Amino acid sequence: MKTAIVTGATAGIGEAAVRAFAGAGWRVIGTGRRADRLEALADEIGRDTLHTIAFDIRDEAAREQALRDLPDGFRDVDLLVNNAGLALGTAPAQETKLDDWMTMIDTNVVALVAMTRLLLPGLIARKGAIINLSSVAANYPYTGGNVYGATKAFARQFSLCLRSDLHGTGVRVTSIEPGMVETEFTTVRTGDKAASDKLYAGSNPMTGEDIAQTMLWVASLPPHLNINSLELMPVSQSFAGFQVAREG
Ligand code: 8X3
Repeated sequence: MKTAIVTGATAGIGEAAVRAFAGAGWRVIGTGRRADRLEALADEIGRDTLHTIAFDIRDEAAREQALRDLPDGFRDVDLLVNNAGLALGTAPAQETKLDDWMTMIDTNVVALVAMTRLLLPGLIARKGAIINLSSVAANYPYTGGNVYGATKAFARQFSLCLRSDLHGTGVRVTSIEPGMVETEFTTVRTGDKAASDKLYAGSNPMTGEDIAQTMLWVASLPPHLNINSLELMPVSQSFAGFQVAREG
């Protein structure tokens, strides 16, 4: 039986990933800030299958302790799913809050590299895998994307660079780059549930389950195959044109 650790497991893509991997017979470690949601998930899935750890992924000491204190049966991690991440704000750079930028960098970049570095020795020993949740925002700049897009470009490029460093180890690394997925993501980003509902209404967006099933597929491929990067969008989403500012 294989073991996956999924960060940001309390909602959205992370929660769906926990369900998908547990349903496919993996042991899962789910981490996140909201203990009540993790508890409910563990009650539902069963504690032999799901071990939950409630901590803030931005807290260096908590990260290290969480991984040090893994119980029997969950110590040998085969797959790290670096899912925890967030977007804050849609304002252009000159109007945004610096604190929001730092929160995104601490979560989407610092925590992601720290979790990876802490788990790498075991992943190498077991010829495991890493799936990093990037975004279409890594590949296409858009107004208000600023630091969020840059953190997701980091996640993508870090994944590709890891592949080089891990050459010959058998460890697989994948950057998953989804577009519009209906989760709490947009409510967090805008601070406005009604605005989030309006964005998704009638657009048939992707679901957390769509991305979770993609992750499970990536992780279940024969071990000689590596998906380097994978970009997904709902059919209803595509690309906008360039902007041109005119004088007068
Ligand atoms: C965010 C992707 O398309 O919802 O990661 O802006 S999108």
